[in-house]
Amino acid sequence: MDSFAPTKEDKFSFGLWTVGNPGRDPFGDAVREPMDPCYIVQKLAEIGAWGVNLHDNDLVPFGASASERDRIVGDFRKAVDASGMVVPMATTNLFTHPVFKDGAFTANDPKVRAFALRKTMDAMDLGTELGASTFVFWGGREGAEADACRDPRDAVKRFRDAINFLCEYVRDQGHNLRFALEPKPNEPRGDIYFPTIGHMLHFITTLDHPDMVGVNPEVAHDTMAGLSFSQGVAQAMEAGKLYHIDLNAQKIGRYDQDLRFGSEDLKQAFLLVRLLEGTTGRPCYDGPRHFDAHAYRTEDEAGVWDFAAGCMRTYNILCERAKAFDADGEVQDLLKDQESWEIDPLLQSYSRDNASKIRGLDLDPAALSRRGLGYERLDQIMIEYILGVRG
Ligand code: DIG
Ligand code: MN
Ligand code: MN
Repeated sequence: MDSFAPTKEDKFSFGLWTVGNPGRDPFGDAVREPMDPCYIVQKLAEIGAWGVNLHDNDLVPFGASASERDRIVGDFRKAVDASGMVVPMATTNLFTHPVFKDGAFTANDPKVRAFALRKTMDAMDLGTELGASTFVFWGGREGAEADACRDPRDAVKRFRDAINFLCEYVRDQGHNLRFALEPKPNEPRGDIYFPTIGHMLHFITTLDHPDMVGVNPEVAHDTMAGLSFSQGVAQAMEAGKLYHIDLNAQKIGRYDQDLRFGSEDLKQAFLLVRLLEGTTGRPCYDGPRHFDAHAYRTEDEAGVWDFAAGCMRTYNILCERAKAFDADGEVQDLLKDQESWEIDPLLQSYSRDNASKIRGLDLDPAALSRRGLGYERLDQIMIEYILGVRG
């Protein structure tokens, strides 16, 4: 029995657009034939995936008639049911069609903004019909190159109006959907509004129904910006706002590569899996482990399934490594002081008594500064677990 083989309990999911990516890029045509969505469902189930996600137009072509839409959705529903998989997440493609060239919810033309709202309402109906409980918003075109084109405050207001409108739509329709906002700093726009997890977390606090809205962070998007993805995800978890996650890999300082999970920065991938799986004993993430990634352009269809299997296998290997690392006695000794620092009541809430006690503490900065923290040893042990030579 392969202890790293994916199981339904792992909750691994893929978007139709990920394994269905035909290998097109800005400098080259597609290298792989399009895959039928029902075939993708069957193949994902065969390799052990739990869920399949979609943009509206991954399944229903833009402009399809209502009867064509119903036929396609009916066939897809049958394929999903036959596969034993679920559809945990849905989203809207608000970035491919030229109508969105100046944005969707933030476009200067109110008719474009209306069209984006209508398209999203239809996509929410589709997602609900397929059983989705999370609706992702990635504002790929919500940005600018010529920044004089709009006051960024207008972009914020328009995006807020759209999310508030759609929260009311979901409540009015009785859809069981939570929203997950996906930040990205740039590409395809020169700059994208709401570029990081932090921007999104603040924006959520300004909404009419903030309880309905969380974030969908992506490894590549934070890495492109030179940020620590595991730290950003931890802040989203601490805020109770990690509603979904896009897993992949990325080399820093490059375009959005959407590479196979764990194929680049292994240390960050290890720290992310350790955080999500709660191997330190802290609360874990219980949502879908979604791979928003695609195979290299060099690959044929067999390579696509190697890619998908690799995403899941690497996640499970890193999970086993993190469990072993946090069970290591030397690691626990190196970390044991942290608890006393973090739960010290004196530091957690103000009172005149606490202030007075803090003032009365014998705190010798010179002695404190001489204290060795053992982080070199801690990080070396972590590296040795990642390299598989310890534990
Ligand atoms: C890009 O990272 C975006 C699109 O792939 C999609 O809208 C979303 C789904 O997680 N991520
Ligand atoms: Mn994504
Ligand atoms: Mn991406």
